[in-house]
Amino acid sequence: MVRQPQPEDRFSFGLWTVGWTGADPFGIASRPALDPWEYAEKLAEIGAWGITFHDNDVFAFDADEATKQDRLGRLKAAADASGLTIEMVTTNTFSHPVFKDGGLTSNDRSVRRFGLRKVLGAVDIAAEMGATTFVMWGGREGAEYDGSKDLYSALDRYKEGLDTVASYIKDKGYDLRIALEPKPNEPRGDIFLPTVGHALALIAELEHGDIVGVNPETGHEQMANLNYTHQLAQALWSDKLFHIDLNGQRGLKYDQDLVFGHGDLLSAFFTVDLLENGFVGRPDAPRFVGPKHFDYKPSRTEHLTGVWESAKACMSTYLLLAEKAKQFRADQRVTEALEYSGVTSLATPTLDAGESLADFLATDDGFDPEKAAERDYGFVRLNQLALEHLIG
Ligand code: GLT
Ligand code: MN
Ligand code: MN
Repeated sequence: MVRQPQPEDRFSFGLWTVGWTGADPFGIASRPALDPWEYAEKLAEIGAWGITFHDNDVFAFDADEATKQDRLGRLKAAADASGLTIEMVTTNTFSHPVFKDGGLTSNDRSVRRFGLRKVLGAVDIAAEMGATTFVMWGGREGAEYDGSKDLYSALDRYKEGLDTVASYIKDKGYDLRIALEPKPNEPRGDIFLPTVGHALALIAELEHGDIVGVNPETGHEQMANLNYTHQLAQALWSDKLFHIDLNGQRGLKYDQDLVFGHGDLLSAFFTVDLLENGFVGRPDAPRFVGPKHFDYKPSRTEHLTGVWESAKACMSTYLLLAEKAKQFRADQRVTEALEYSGVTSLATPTLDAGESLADFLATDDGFDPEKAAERDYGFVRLNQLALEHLIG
């Protein structure tokens, strides 16, 4: 039996996740909608620590100022009363048709100016709510047709937009960092910043990139046929893993947003192993310290009870995997297998400390490639040990 999730576990959920009513491109809602504060209260009840939301998860796109403040106030009061942290806030620059060609990279300059103002407004909301992360998912930043965008200028405008938002955060003195969320496609045919690697490359070109990192989502990286754990690892290596979106995806198809672990379970095991236990040979390496944030959709077939069951499933799957990963790391056979496989020796620099290139080139290590080629790495046994811990 898995233990109950506790606030110390720091599990958080987007209001749009449990709040998804099942409307998709082929059908109308299959569940009723609750008010944002009702979702928050229920999430606290089942053991979540935090919530996240888009501006328009709380108030309508065309809401007046009084309505906005009233609804935000009610949500904040409900969160405070139930001990929930609002850890992340984001902007919706994808639902309204004004954003059909993007927010920051629309071909229409007046839309870009409107989009930027909307993002800055949501930054103020994030700071007001006490959030420390501001996610930017540019779902509509992209194209269907290669001839429909000046791709060079699109990247310029993306950079301009991000630098403007980041400098605004700094000017205001907000304790907020931006996390870019990559996705390869859907809703656009091709979305800009399709993977973690692309986002990191753009961040490196920013003027205010010091407060910009990434928010990788399990399914989005898998939709690009990439290994989610590897993407998390590279983001950590770059000190840019600011936030995560955990969920499940089964292969190359539409964005499924399944419960965490309901996609590739073995991959989910190694994701949790990295998040909980860090890099095998590098206790000195950066660790992910943020909330375990779920961005999933309760399947359209489920009624409200199923919504809460699926939210609980995300948390209990994570806790089960954390337990298994701890046992995996503590197993003497695993320690030996890691040693045998050379996993731990990868931390040793290839050159000696202070070894000059001239010395290196002049040194004969007596290396015999034929002999080295005979080496067995034993990776299959190591993987089987992981699998046995996972299903054992
Ligand atoms: C949208 C998307 C998610 C993003 C959200 C943040 S909105 O539901 O599918 O992956 O994380 O904007
Ligand atoms: Mn998704
Ligand atoms: Mn997401």
